[in-house]
Amino acid sequence: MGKNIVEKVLQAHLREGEYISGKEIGIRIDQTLTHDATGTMAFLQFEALGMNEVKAECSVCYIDHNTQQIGFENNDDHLYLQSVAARFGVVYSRAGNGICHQVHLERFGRPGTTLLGADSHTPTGGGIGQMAIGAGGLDVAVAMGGGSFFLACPNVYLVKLSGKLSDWVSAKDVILKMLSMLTTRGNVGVALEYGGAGVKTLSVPDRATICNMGAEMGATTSIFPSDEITRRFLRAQGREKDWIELSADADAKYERVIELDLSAIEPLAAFPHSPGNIKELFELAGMKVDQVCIGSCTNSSYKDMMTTAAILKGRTVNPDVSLGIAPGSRQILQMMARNGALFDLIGAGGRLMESACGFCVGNHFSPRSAGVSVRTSNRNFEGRSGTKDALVYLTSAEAAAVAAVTGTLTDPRTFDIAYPKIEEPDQYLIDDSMFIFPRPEMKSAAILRGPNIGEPPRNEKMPQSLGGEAMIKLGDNTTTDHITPAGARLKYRSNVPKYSEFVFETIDATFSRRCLENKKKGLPNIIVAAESYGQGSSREHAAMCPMYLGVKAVIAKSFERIHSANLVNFGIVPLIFKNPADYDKIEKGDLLTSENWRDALAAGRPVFIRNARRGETYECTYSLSDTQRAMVLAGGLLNWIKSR
Ligand code: MIC
Ligand code: SF4
Repeated sequence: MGKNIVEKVLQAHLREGEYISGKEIGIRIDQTLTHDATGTMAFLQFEALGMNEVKAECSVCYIDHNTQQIGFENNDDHLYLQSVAARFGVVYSRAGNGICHQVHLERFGRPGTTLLGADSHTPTGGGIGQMAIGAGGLDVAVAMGGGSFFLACPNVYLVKLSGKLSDWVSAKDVILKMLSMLTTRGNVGVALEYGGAGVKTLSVPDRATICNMGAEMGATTSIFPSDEITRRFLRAQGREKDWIELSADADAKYERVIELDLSAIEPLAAFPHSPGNIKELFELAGMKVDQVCIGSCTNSSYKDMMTTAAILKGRTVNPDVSLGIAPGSRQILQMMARNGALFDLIGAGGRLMESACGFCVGNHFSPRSAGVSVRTSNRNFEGRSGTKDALVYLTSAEAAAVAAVTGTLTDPRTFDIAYPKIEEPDQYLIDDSMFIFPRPEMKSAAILRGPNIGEPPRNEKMPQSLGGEAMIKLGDNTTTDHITPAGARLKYRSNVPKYSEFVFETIDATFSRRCLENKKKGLPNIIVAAESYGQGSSREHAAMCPMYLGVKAVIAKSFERIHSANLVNFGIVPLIFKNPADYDKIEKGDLLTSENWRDALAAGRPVFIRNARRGETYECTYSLSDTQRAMVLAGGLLNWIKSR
């Protein structure tokens, strides 16, 4: 029987388990990616595991998330990472070199290989035919050391593209369309494979934009074939030797086939406060806009930037709008400086921002209170921009640039110029001088630990019985931005006790203090949530900080993949209500107990949770492999590995 692309790549990397959908498999990882927001903890844990050399074929650490350097913390983190990279054999991408996913696509991604990244948007690499998966930092640390990465063998959906995009409609609209169909939940364990005649109408950066936001659906990964277009992109990056052909067999089987006619897609937007809240742009045409931000790992390619420049050329940004532009990489920025596009952007009044995550992670450029911000990024969760009541709309670069000129949300097809058709360059500007490549003599370099560099927190073994308080009751779609906010708090990523003070701060600022009080008394803490707990970022801090606060279990109706794996890695049990209606019966403050729950977990039996207030018992299940059960009993992955 023929094979699909996902099967081909995963089977070529299979180390453990049987290739059966839904079953746990362990795969070999060729490349890894970390950055300054997830990397410090990943490397601290790499050290704690006693590893001293990277075994993956290529590991890169990017400085891109936290480049504000307000206070000493960020720079301490960067220097720690630069020194560990040198010591352990990791390529270091200096601040200013660009956003990890964009730069990785340009300089390192290879079709047919596996990439594990400590960032949820790692699947951007699928644009180049790479099997690119996001994970928590600890999983990436293990993979860097040569260990297997464990995942549920995915269910593969074919997205069969036909037709061709109309003018003013772009790859961002394709993925927004996909989000309108698949939504932000219910796709755990799914891999999206793109195929069909429409594929050849999309460039590698277009494909990368589409794969990037597959993360918002909760898919394990997204991948395109590697074809002549991929080859051309790699040639233009001076890397044609990295090209291989990769396509599905004609008789390949899929779990589901989704037909998508590119010619029928209209300009779309994700409305506040979810990337799954998709509507046609014309529905809000005329709405006043305060701010426009163009950039992020979704839409900061050469084409996005050149299209923006062409729209702005010879005009001035609307007086009521502030326009920020962050090219995705130094390569793109340099090319724009050379060809004059930068002149057009600055001439129009665009505010040039660093080639970094910046506004996307709420690090700066927060909108005014209750302001309307049109952004080309991928997440518009409430408060992520740094302004709790801001209304963030996600659109294509085309629509964002037009809004910057008109001052209102505008269907870009009504704009007064012909659609600027930007061709892929035959040759990108190649300048790798902002990478520090490892050299043997750097192996003895000292590791620099400024005062911001803490220790990875340790956990104790899972207690015999559970008897703890429901510390918070959350609704559907709790994101990791709710659990451990980024933005102004991002600088505490290397300091878990400090970062833990801010857990759930936008929902219940007393959570952290109350948890610590219980912990001091030896009482475990429990989180109760509804559907899709842990959407969004891969940040393992969303598990690590609750662990530090003494959380032993999260009981929810459903979990997202990366976060669920992170909970297990830190010894917190992700419990699922067998009967979802039991969720309604628990209130914040209820005492929840489970006698001998350790034995139940050890035996793989369901767990029964008793609610003292109501005198009721609720059956809970969990979807954990044998190894994962052993990990939670040991108090997490670090303890489990050490015990072996
Ligand atoms: C994000 O987009 O939310 C981030 C910031 O890139 C995160 C990583 C992090 O929280 O450090 C992600 O996507 O995984
Ligand atoms: Fe950076 Fe935003 Fe992309 Fe996350 S989503 S990697 S913060 S640009």
